Amino acid sequence: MNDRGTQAKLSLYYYDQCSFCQRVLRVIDELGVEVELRNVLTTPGHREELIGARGRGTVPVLKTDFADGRSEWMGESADIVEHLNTLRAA
Ligand SMILES: N[C@@H](CCC(=O)N[C@@H](CS)C(=O)NCC(=O)O)C(=O)O
Repeated sequence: MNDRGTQAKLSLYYYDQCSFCQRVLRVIDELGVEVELRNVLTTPGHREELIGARGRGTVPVLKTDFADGRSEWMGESADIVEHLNTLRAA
């Protein structure tokens, strides 16, 4: 894992009934990557944060918080899976 990766905190905005989310959750499990799970249905604050940042509540979304205070938001399950695999391989 690279420096940027080790200093970053990952959070996944998701809900259980979403098949795209399940795909991402499965990969997180397989890779053993540390990701905080933020269920947008059981915790309204997570959904509000997501909509505030992205303008819509579509999930899954991966948020990366870097040590320097910057955050990046990534939607699209296929992109998230590819990104997680990249982190794991680095
Ligand atoms: N192409 C997207 C599809 C994501 C998607 O359709 N998510 C649904 C749940 S499975 C959703 O959040 N729908 C509610 C909304 O868009 O507000 C992906 O692969 O991540």
